[in-house]
Amino acid sequence: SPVTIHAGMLLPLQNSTTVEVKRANTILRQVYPIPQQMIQSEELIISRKGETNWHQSQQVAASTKQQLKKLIDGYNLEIRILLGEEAQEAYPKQLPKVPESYVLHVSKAGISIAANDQTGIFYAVQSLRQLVRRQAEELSLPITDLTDWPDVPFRGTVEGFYGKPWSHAARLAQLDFYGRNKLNTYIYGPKDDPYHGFSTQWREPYPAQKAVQISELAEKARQNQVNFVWAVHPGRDIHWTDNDHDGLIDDFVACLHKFELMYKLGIRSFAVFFDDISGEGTDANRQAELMNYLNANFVRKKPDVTPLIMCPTQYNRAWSSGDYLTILGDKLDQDIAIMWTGNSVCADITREGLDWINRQIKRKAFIWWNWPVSDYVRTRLLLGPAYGLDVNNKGTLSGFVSNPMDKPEASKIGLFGVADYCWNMHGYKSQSSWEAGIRYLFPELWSEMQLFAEHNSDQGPNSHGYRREESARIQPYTQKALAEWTSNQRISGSVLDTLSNEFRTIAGAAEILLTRLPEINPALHEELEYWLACFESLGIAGEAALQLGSAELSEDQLFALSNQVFAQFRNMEHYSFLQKQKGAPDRWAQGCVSGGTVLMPFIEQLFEQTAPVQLPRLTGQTAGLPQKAAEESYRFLSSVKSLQSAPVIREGKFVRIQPMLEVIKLAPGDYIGIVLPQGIYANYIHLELENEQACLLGEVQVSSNGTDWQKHEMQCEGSELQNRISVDEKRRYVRFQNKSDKTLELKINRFKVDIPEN
Ligand code: 14T
Repeated sequence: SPVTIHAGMLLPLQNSTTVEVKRANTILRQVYPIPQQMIQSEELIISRKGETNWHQSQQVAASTKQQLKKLIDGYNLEIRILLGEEAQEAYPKQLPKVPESYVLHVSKAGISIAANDQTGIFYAVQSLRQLVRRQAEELSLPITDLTDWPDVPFRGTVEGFYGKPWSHAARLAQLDFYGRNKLNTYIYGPKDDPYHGFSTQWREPYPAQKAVQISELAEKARQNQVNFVWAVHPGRDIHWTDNDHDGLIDDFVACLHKFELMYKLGIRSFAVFFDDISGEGTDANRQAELMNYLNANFVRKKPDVTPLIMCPTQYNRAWSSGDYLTILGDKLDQDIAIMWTGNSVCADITREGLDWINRQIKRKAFIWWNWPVSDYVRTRLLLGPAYGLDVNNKGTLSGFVSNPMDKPEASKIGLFGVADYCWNMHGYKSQSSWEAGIRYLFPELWSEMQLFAEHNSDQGPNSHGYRREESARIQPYTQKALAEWTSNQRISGSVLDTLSNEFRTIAGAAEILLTRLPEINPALHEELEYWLACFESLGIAGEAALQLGSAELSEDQLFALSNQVFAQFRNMEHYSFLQKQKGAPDRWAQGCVSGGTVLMPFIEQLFEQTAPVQLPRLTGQTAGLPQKAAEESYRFLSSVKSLQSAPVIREGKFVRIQPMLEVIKLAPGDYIGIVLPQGIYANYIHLELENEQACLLGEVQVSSNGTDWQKHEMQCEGSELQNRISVDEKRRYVRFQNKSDKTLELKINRFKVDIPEN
């Protein structure tokens, strides 16, 4: 039962011997989003012996209490929670009278939390979570005085992109992430949900299963103090007509009806989007009438529904014309928020731009930031820091939501920064926030992820002209390398070392991520696997291209290196193809590009410049050599026409045929195999067929020139055939031939050869 705690009441400790104070004034445990005011001093160590004494003035939300219990319950300390008036009485000067603010006080006397509302208490718990460390029987946390409040009232995301909407599981995970990072808004508006709109179906109720999921999301949002804002997008098919002559426009009623249905599912926040439409729906007067109608007949009638949000048709400055915006500004009820993407569709958010729009709409704009959304550059990942956000925007915007990528896990990198910016603008540093976010999200893999992210952050040339920095740390070296090669056809040692090291680290990091992510973060692995595979190939290609531009090389080395570059580029093309296939049936599915702004063009340019100089040195030929090398790359080999274009992939020390799902038919004498490039020789063969019988009816053969073949003895175990082969034999060709007099039907589960690692 709740007890009243009086202001300034000192809490006696039950057993003072269980609290130990460590002098460590330098230790500051950072909290993200960076708090407004925080002082820390010594570290407290609290033992498990004893019990936690709870004092609370009012009922705390069950989910908040549960989180708090998980953190500290069972340790010998006093905890008091003050909510509403009691909080103001206890901390009259300290606790700001704004929503969601809180005071968190940690002293030898215990932990005190004070807030004006439930969200404030919840946020104090999120901060506390970052202060405590638990080691078996002890809990340690610094003595802390924290006063905190958000700079932007509504902060979060708008799932507003074109393409495959996020999955239910991904949304649930997002909502937990928002809670922990003090984001309080999730606007639901995926362009490809027909019941959201952008089609004629916006009027219809959700099918039962989808409806259940929406209720679950609304509940999850509530637990995380997030407003789940459901948006309708009626403008593609809306008619401002009154067919039944009841004095009401039919689609006004349809919209209200849909909101009622959503209310029944647990939704308490609503928005209407009019973006990316043409024709009848774009009329500002009509839009304002609809919004005010919904406001009067729905929002204001339900005490637990939060203020309406609208996205206008002219949602950015570049597209604004005529009196559209001022009509909205004049006619729309003052308590309806208007969304705005800035000076263009994808843009930085400047103070000057905000001042301009606020004058037009006579209220503070609700920012829809089109970053890190990538629906207009689908081959790219936008994993860099969130920047281009004016730190002087406080007080000039009513909300700030980010439109993310169709990749929910990967988007968390950007969203961590958005949360940090929105909470405390003057405390925000884009670079350090980005680094902190990556450490927070991927504690075991942060250095690998950071490297991957820093080389995968730019959109590349695009219709919106919005660009982000990519590979900025290494770019001075790539430029230097190219300049040096151009002027004296060699690259100096230090530049070469830095770049080789970078590419080696890239290949290594990609390999680590590809191996460990499936276990540590399977959802992220699913989103990024082909970009990661490309990143590994990029690293290998980069190293080879650099070597090609450096030392004295033998003919074998020269061919091996140039083939390596070609093979890796072919691999990247293949991964891109696989990504595109995976994205289907999303009609916007595209492939993938990794390091597309700096690293990839660098390798291409370097190779273009070095290969024509280096290759003729050995062969006397001047033209066509890079192409010849490409043809000599890892290839599939078969006498069966329909199989000849099957892909062969190099992965580290393996060269393998992409597993084929279909049963293939080999007539007597027919064969399938692998060709290695000039200078690269097989030292192991491994074949696994689904059909055991086939192993006995065919044989594995090797060749050094593709014409003269020899049988290679294999160890046979069931349907597996394998054996070593000496590199000194210089076998570039390996094949499996049908030696029987009947057609063999077989499935290849595995066909790979090992090559020496360079
Ligand atoms: F509502 C808006 F604020 C908005 O940004 N609408 C879309 C959004 O769904 C999309 O994710 C975003 C980024 O591509 O841009 C808007 O969509 C556009 C923008 C265009 F300039 C669609 C077509 C365009 F030509």
